Amino acid sequence: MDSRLAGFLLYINEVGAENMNKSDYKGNYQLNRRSFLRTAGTAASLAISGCALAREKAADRPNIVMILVDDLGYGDLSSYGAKDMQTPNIDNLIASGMRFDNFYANCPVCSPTRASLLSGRYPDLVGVPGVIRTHLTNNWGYIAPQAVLLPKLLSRARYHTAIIGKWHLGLASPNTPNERGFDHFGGFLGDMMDDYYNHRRHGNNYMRLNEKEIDPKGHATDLFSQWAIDYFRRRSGSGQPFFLYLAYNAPHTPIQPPADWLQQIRNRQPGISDKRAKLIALIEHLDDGIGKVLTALKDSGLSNNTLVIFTSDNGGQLGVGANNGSLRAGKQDMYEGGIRVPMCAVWPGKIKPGSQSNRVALTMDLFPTICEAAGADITHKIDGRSILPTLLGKYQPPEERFLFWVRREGGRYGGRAYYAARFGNYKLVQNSPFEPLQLYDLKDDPQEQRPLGKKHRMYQKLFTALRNHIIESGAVPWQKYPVKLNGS
Ligand SMILES: [Ca+2]
Repeated sequence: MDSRLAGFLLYINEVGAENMNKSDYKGNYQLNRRSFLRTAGTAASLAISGCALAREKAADRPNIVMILVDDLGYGDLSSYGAKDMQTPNIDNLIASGMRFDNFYANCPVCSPTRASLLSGRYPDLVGVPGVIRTHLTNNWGYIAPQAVLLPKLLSRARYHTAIIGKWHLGLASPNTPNERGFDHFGGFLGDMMDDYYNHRRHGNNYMRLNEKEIDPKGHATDLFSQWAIDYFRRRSGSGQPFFLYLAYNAPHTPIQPPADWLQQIRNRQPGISDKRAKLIALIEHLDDGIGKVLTALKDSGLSNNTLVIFTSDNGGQLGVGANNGSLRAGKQDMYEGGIRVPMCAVWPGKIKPGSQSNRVALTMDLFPTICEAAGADITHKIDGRSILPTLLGKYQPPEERFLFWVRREGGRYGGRAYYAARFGNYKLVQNSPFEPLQLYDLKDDPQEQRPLGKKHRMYQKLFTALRNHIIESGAVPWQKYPVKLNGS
């Protein structure tokens, strides 16, 4: 059998009886079982001819570098208002493309946002409502085997795909980066490192080069920057476009900058608190690493045909001195400080330098945006909507859609989930499963201080939409079956 046909049949198996059909009026892909068998044969032949087309066009397509940083707050770049910080490299990147001021992470914590980026779906619709961790007694996600992840789609469009840095979507087979579609993986599988230099988590070494355990020396930020630079060198001249997902773990805890970077901050800002100095040093060191990566991209001659996207997976953690600007609260919270993050997209000759957008968009929207830029077809149901027209300076009407955020967690949350929902400027929000939902109008009350009450016309609308989303997510397990807890 033709290997491309075999691949396509495997794909059909992956998506089950989900559609192969065109989008609905909102650009969303709809489930359509009846027409599935009828169209599958035609689609298979189209897919094969599509592959040939993709190969021909591959050389014209942009490389894509998706930089995701970890726990960077909305106010923790100098370009987003930080007065005590210098982040010239990220600031220059932002200035050379389009900056977003209403961009949201899909979740106020790590794994779910990463699941949304790579699936284009709400995290609880791919089995990741909360953080994936080492111990089953504190694990709140298992990425669905049937979820089609971004590298698989880009591979079909003849891209080489790589992830460098933090994976956080599974610690073992079959949910490793290579098994889920990446051609190359250099980084760590876990939720965080307990130490930026020995890279261990709960004593485990999750550092990998593809499937192989490795034990490199050095600060994680320096390692990931260098590995990205090495990757560009390997890919330049290949003639094949690439997708690099560069996922730094900085500035996530432990707040552990290199000693010389910390000393530099203390010298520059005498009297600064130790807590804030450490976080600034960790972020400025990250900024320096990103600068080196972008310089290497330029030196390799690839930057003119590369789309670079930068964002954070959730808001800043206030307990370690993060700054979320004027937004209320921080990481773990459904208030704006937990989910609104910096974002920019840069593509020389395509995206206007120094441009800005107030469009409301989420991490999951980057999935179709990247696919559209890459010419990769999406033939299954997703929740994200491409923002490529906005990036290219074309008119794109605002999306009329309900938005949802979920986080399931242990500890004081008791294994329960808590939620936010938004339509237009109205947001229904709770920060714990034990709190009532409150309605806010973000236009009049951006700091979420004055709840509007249950009688407001939008309360029931959002409450019902959220209930329906919870029903839909109930079809997706978030633990591996069967669950085997110790002693059971
Ligand atoms: Ca995070």
